[in-house]
Amino acid sequence: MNRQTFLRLAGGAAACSLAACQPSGPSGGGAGSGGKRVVGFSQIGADNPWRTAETESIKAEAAKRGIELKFSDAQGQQEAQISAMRSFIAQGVQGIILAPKVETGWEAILKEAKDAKIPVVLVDRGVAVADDSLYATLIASDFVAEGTMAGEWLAKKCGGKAGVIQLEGTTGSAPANDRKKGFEAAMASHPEIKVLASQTGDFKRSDGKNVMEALLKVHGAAITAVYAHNDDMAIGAIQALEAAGRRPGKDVVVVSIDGMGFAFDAIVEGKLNATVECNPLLGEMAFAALEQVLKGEALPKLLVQKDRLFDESNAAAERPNRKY
Ligand code: GYE
Repeated sequence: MNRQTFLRLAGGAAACSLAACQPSGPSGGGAGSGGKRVVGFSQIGADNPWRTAETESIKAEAAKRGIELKFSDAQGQQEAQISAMRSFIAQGVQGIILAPKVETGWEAILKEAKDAKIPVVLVDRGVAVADDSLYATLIASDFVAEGTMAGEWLAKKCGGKAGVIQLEGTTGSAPANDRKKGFEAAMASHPEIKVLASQTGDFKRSDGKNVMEALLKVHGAAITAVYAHNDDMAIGAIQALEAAGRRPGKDVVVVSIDGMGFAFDAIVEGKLNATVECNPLLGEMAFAALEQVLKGEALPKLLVQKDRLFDESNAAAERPNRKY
C-alpha cells in the first residue's frame, strides 16, 4: 500500500459513518469518488405526483447520507428497469433500490444481482418470485387492506346499494392486483352493490378521465359510485363526471387511494368522498434497510406501512400535516 492510499484509508476510517464506510462487498466495487457508498435506484417513471414524491424522498435521503445515487427513470418500461439494473450491477454498486412496475418477470435480473452479491431493496410494489432470497426486503403498504378499507367505506356510504365503476391501476402491478382483490373481497358481503365495469386507467389522471368518459356513455345513470386505485385517476374521473353533468361527491360517491394533498383538497371541496393513504416517502426506510443488509443484519421480508382513511370528517383537520 503506498502512502497516499494509506492516508486516504486512514482519513476514511476517521470520518467513518454508517452511510459512507460499509465494506464495499465481495465484488469489491461500488465505491464512488472519495469512497462514497454508491446505490442504484430504478424507478418506473414520473407519471403521477405520488411517484415523483417517492423519487424525491429517495434522492433526498441519499443526499442526506452522502450516498452517490445512480438514478434511472424507466419511463414506464419494465425492460428499461431491467437494463438499468444490469448496468448498476456492471458498475459494481453496493446496493439497488427497485420500484418494480409489475409483479412478474424479475427472476433473472434479481438472480444476476444476487450472484454479484448486490442486495436489492424493493420499494412500494412487490414482485412474484418463488425464491424470496432474491431480494432483501419489500417496503410497501398492504394493498389488499387498502382495497378492503376503501370498499367497506364505500358500501357504508352508499347504504349497501350502488352501481360502481372500478378504475384499476397499471395492469399486472401489485397495487392494481391487490387493491382489486381487497375491494372485491369487501363487496362479497354486499350483494346489492354491482361493479358495472372495471378497467385500467394506468394510475394516470388522463387515462382515468378518458376511461370514465367512455364508461359514462355506456352505463350513464346506473353509475352511483367510483372506486379508483389512486387519487390521480379519481381526479380524472371527477372531471369526466362533471363534464357529463353529474355531481361527484354528492350523487356519485368517489373513493380512492394514496392520500395526496390534492385529494385532501378535493375532499374539502366536496368532490371526492374518501381517500386511503399510501405513503410514498420511503427514502429513509429504504436506505436504513439497505445499511442493515450490508452490515449482515437480518431483515424481515416485508416492512409494511400502516395506512389510514380520510373523509369529510377528518380531512380538513389533517390537511396542514400532509407531507405529500
Ligand atoms: O398508488 C400510485 C402509483 O405503487 C403504491 O403506484 C404505488 C402506486 C400508487 O403510481 O399512485
